[in-house]
Amino acid sequence: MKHLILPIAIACVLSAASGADAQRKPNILFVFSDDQRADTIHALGNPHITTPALDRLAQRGTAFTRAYCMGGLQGAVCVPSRAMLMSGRSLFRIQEQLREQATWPEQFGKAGYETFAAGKWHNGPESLLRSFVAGGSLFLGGMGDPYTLPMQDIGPDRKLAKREHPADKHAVEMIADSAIGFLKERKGERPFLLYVAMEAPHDPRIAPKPYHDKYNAAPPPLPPNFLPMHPFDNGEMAIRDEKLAPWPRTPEVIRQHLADYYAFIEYMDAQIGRIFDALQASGEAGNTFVVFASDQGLAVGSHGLMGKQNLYDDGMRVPLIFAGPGIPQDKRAAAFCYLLDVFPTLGALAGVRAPDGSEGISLAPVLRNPKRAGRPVIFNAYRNVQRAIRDERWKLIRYPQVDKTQLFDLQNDPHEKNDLAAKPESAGKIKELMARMEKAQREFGDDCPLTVSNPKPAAWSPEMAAKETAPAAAKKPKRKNK
Ligand SMILES: [Ca+2]
Repeated sequence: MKHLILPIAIACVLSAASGADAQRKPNILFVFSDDQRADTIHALGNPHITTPALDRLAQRGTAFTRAYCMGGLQGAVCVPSRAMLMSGRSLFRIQEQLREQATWPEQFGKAGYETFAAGKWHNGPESLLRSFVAGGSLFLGGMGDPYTLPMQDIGPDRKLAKREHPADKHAVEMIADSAIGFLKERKGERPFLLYVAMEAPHDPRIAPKPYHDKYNAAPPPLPPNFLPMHPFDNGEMAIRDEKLAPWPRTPEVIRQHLADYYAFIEYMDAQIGRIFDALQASGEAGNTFVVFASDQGLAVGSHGLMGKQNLYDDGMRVPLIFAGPGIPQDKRAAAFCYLLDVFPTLGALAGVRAPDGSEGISLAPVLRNPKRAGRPVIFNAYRNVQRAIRDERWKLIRYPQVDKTQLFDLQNDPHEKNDLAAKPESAGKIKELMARMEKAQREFGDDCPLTVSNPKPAAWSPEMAAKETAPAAAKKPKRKNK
């Protein structure tokens, strides 16, 4: 019976996008995590982590396996990533605070949606207050101990007011409580857009003690592309994130980082599960699109790196799952896409018009047929030190400041372990991808030169870094397990 009905449901809902309001507009629940690698969801292929809520979502939805953050022009990649998500603009066309740039949630508000936000907002108070007309409870940027993070509420006067942070209450639980409170208390017939930005698994990775006990007892294996040191200077070797572990990275230290990371993800997943349950209890689940994504990935030992200031897939690829009325269940889509395509997709599904300047594409055709292609290539950028381009099979990363190029055959080497750039037979492919990269630069308005007149030596050592940044030793976050 179910199988007979499903295709009709797909036809109805996925084509309702442009149609008139014959039926009530769909709700949207968007859960966004912070610094979560794409390979940290059990149902999507990681047997070492427990993520029942995200597994449930993947089973009743379509997961994009090649979704990316476009990059960042500063070390705190979280900021531009969120600005791209909210505006639908690409990296070189965003204002990081979105002061004069309209957001997608604003458009949903104008289209009659109740828009509510809970969690991390990294793009300044002005765009926040414009974007969420039904209020919210936020943590405005930065990082810190989740038991003391300063939370603020959007008051009825449309101003931010300090929110009491009870001792022993984890910020992630507060964020979930706020989202659940919205789902329970909302009244009326207007559709809602509920945006929940988890302050996890960003460091400091502090979850309640039982989660740490579990992974400390059996730490996850090293990533397949673990290295003690990155093989050359990528232009951002000693930034804060990279100092979270000493050089050379050791297997023991990295496995401890991964244990903490996985513990924090499992705890976050439990809180997300509470939100999903509240959605179910609200009676609105059948008319709600649920999206899960993260703002970028994280190295955590891959390639000898720790942070997200790199363009390997570990740094830029993100989890992205859509579920809801008409979306194929338990499907994987390999379509290339960016986070900035997520809201244009939701706009298409809900019949909400794009804000000025939104460049993202709608992935609704892929949600109708997960075999469809998305963007032709993926282009990534980090400051003026790294550029990357990938197609179906190949990925080229260019480091102009040290005149270095890497070429990976992702079909045979998905973890980017074997750099083929020096092989004579790679010359043609490199030339082709460099031309493709220049084309992408023109398309997105990136004027970073791919070669410089006086490249620096590519060799790097922690001793050299110590000389460069002598006083700036990163403070280790205080460990507080509860
Ligand atoms: Ca982040």
